[in-house]
Amino acid sequence: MAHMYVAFIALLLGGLAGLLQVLVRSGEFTLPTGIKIGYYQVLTVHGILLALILTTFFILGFQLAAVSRTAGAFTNTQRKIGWIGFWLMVIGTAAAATMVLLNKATVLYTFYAPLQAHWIFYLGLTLVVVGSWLLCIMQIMKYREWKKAHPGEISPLLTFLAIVNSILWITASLGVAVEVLFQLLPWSLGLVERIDILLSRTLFWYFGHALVYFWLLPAYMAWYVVVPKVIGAKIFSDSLARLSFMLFLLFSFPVGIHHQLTEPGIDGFWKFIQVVLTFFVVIPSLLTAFSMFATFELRGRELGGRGILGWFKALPWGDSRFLLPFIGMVAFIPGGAGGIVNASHQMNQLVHNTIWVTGHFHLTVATTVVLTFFGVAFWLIPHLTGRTLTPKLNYLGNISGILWGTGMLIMSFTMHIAGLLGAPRRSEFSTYGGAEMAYDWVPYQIAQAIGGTILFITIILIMYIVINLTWFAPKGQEEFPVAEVAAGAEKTPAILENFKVWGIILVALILFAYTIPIYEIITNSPAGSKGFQFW
Ligand code: HAS
Repeated sequence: MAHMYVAFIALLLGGLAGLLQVLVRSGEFTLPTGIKIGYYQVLTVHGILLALILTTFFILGFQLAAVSRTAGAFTNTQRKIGWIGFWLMVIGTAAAATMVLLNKATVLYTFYAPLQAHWIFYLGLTLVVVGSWLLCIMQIMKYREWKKAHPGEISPLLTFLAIVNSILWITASLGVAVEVLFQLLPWSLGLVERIDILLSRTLFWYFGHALVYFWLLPAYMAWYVVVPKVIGAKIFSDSLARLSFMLFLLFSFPVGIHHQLTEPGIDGFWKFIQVVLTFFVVIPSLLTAFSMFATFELRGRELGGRGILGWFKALPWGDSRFLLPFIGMVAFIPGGAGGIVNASHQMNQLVHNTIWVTGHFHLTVATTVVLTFFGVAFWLIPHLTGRTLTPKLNYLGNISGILWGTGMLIMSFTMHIAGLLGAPRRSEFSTYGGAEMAYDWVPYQIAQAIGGTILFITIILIMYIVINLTWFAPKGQEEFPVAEVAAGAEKTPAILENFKVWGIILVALILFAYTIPIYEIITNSPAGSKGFQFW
């Protein structure tokens, strides 16, 4: 619950910043000058609170609950480690947020150099990362304990999936840790005058693309294990779920350069290699889509649905624990297709740095992932507080899912179209209006403002539901749904749980994809030509 409190406060404040942004971009509204908050500052608040704080706190809270539910309660030592991690994250968040609010860290959520923040901001982020490691270590300790107590057995699926995501997170955040500790912190403290920008961006994106899968995988956990139970089905295949998570672990890393396809200084050959590897990371999502369709069709037919689409109608549409993740899945069809466009080197030239990309991630993280998280919160919060999801709250939950889907559809559809016509990303309206304007963006911006306003209203509704589920709903027992594997499913091969084998392949793939590009960046930089050094 401690994680949920922080996550939902971040949702409210981050959502408010989002509302201000779409209003400013519509050209109809200017931020009150008295508050002295600029557009980029609001954008930074929005990105950090929603993309970094809401996600990390929600995910770690959900994973702790999932591991404890399926592998047994945490020991006292494990809980202590967890609390230290949690408080480090809270202190780090408060430090970083203070600097952003003081306008000393208006560096957007990617905090790229050459934008520079106050050193306290970087230190705050470091604390968030170190705290999150402790929370991951706590889960890994529980997993190892379970394995010792059950020699030769395959671990509970939900615990295994959470562990894979924890390992993914630790491996990913090593990249950003190196960037912050060896480049950004010394630079912001004035210890070094200059740093290698390309190197910092490459380290960031080694982390950044894996980060998007750190957000996605908890949603997939809910899809594979929770949603089947909610609709009364069984897990289609335990092996397929484990395989898809292992593929994510391997292919989340050697792909970061697909965010840097337009950057000079990285050889075209390595861009090509990472584009090809990006197409490999699409495969586990296609496996997941297949598995979900299979689960839904089998269950729909069990419920009496006939014909090509009869099974579809038979699904429990009135249950918000199912409806919200389902809307998230539907959004992931265009969201994922947009990702494939982004990754295709030539098409990337058209969409890169346009508002198309903003449309892409509002479908993926802000719809697919976040709607699934809301669907999870609707049973997880009452499960933790000893209350129940009443029919009224469930009904409001469904309304919130439909409103969120509608707001995002309007907003991200127009973002995609405007992006294709060349509207830049991350620009204040006034900076690209006026005489040089190639198109009249106003209708697109107004549509985005309408979508954004619907989203903010939905956030208020979600907060109402969450507050009720936390303090006011009737006392009772809400189930933590965990489905069983279908009786006819194949036995899970032990190799899928052999972390040593997958670990070696993972390290080999990372070294293959990054050693030469990073060596070349360092040796070809002005500082690098004088000697091998970080700055
Ligand atoms: Fe992305 C940029 C490529 C997935 C998030 N992405 C971003 C940014 C973010 C982000 C935040 O290659 C901006 C970063 C920044 O600030 O600059 N992305 C991809 C690819 C995928 C992908 C290939 N992205 C995600 C996910 C995200 C996310 C997931 C968050 C959670 N992305 C890129 C690239 C860029 C990029 C480039 C850089 C662009 C640039 O130039 O700057 C793939 O993983 C997508 C694969 C997904 C699928 C869809 C499978 C569908 C499923 C649903 C099934 C539905 C069912 C429902 C069962 C192939 C699983 C039944 C339905 C019925 C109707 C019955």
